[in-house]
Amino acid sequence: MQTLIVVPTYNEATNIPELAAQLFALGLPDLHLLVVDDNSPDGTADLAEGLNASYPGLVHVLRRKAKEGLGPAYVAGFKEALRLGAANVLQMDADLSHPTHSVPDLLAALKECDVAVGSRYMKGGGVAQEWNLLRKLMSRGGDVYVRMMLGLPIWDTKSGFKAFQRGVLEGVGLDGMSSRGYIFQAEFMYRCYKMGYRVKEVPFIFYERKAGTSKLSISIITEALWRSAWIRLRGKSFAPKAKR
Ligand SMILES: Nc1nc2c(ncn2[C@@H]2O[C@H](COP(=O)(O)OP(=O)(O)OP(=O)(O)O)[C@@H](O)[C@H]2O)c(=O)[nH]1
Ligand SMILES: [Mg+2]
Repeated sequence: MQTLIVVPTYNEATNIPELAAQLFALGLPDLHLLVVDDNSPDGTADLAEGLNASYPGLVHVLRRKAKEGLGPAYVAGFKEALRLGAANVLQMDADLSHPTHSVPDLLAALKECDVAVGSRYMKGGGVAQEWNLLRKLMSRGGDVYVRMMLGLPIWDTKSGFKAFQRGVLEGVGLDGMSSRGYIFQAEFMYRCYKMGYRVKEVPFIFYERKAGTSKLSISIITEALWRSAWIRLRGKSFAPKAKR
């Protein structure tokens, strides 16, 4: 399997068919999709499995028992990606916020790096719709805070639009990841830097979710604040070597 796209889902039945249609229309060779679903009440998992009628054998579904957050869903999804034998793995949200037309850019970047990070905040990146002041402050302020706490030299520390060479997922220590919400993205990047993986930021334009509902909550934001400090403290004793 050349490329597997891992998409965590919770109640994304309104988005998954469109996402799959857009991804398979890209015409990328040997591209597969893995939906990691936390038992969505709206039937996302069954719907995703049914997409194999249109894309035979290309849509994989990992069914998890309950909603545990983005972090545990990604850890399970990345392990499944390794089990399925993917050479390259790309992660993205189900809600079409991460544009499918930028997927080839991230995969192309993997020719020169181990981890390609889709970035809203570098030159050439952006957010399509104007966010209100609170949302802007939360996103940019959050990034400044996380960058400072973790010393990450990238602009978009919490990006959920990334691509990896297989070796990164084998070497990064998936079992040691502790974050539950979106701060998982920063914890992952922190480990990548600590381990010396080659990282490249690639600009993309972020679109607001058009269908379904956001899973962002106060507890996820609170976790991002304290977990950043915790990751840093714990990271002092964490210095494994990159496995390429
Ligand atoms: N499996 C699983 N997926 C989740 C969970 N929480 C969120 N997701 C998925 O993770 C992706 C990102 O979640 P969103 O709700 O879009 O969160 P967000 O992008 O931070 O917030 P918005 O910008 O408001 O959409 C989506 O594909 C969700 O369906 C979870 O607990 N389990
Ligand atoms: Mg979203």
